[in-house]
Amino acid sequence: MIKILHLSDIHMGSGFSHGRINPTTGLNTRLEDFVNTLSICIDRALTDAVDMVIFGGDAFPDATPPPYVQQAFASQFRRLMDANIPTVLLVGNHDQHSQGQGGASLNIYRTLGVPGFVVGDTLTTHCIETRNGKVQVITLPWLTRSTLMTRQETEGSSLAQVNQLLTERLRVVLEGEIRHLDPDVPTILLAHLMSDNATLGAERFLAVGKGFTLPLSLLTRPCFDYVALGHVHRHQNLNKSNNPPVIYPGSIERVDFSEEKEDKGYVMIELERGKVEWEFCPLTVRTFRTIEVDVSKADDPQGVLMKAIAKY
Ligand SMILES: [Mn+2]
Repeated sequence: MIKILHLSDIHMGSGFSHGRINPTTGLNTRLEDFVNTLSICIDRALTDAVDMVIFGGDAFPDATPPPYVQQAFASQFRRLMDANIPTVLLVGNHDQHSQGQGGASLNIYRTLGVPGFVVGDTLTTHCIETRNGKVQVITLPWLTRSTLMTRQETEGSSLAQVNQLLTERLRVVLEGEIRHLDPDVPTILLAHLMSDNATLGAERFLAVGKGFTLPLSLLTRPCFDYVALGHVHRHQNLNKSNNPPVIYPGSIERVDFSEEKEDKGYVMIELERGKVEWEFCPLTVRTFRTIEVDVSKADDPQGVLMKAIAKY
């Protein structure tokens, strides 16, 4: 049995407008929230001595986070390296640099050769040796039109036609990966994508790399024991039959008020070939509360607002 922690959509460094500067540390309180929540996930990986951690993409709000935010992120993941826990970091739309030569904020982990760390910025299969045996992880990072198609091929096509063409291309490439799998080794598809039957959250409004929708049928293949997704911030299992589970763990913190009512957390997995158990583990995160006040008839609207807020 291989034990895995699956988390996604960390978005560390976002939502500063919802916080304030902590006078003791000089840091935005929202950064402190995100670091604290991430540290709870890493704590769990360490106390449960998991065999592997998989991250579903979107580490930061964009591909060029400020150094102190990168450092806060790296200090948490460093703890996995120290504990010899293999870790797969998948590249999401917020991690890709769209200008010049491209690249992604997470690629630095590969460049530095961080032991046990794998960066998933291409569609390929990684065979990972864990304490409790081998596991195959197919990484499918966020796809853009230019990944699988040339401009000439898509010229004059509607967005729906381009989406269709991209899906067909991806199907072929994925099939190629599947053919090379060892059928006796447990297999995970780790993908950052929008599936056609997902219930959406704030990611709709985060305007980085508006992209494509992929059919669930592409993911629900018997060769996969678990499909680990990232991108959609609301936790859900897309596959009712659970064979295989197709799981968005959701974001680990609320990124804005549209996630006010969503539970946040990560997923613990126990895996062997042909058998999987998974459990959503909720995190206690910052409450977002909408307070409705009618100030249209108030003489002192500011006072009325302050009083209403004080109640909470
Ligand atoms: Mn995303």
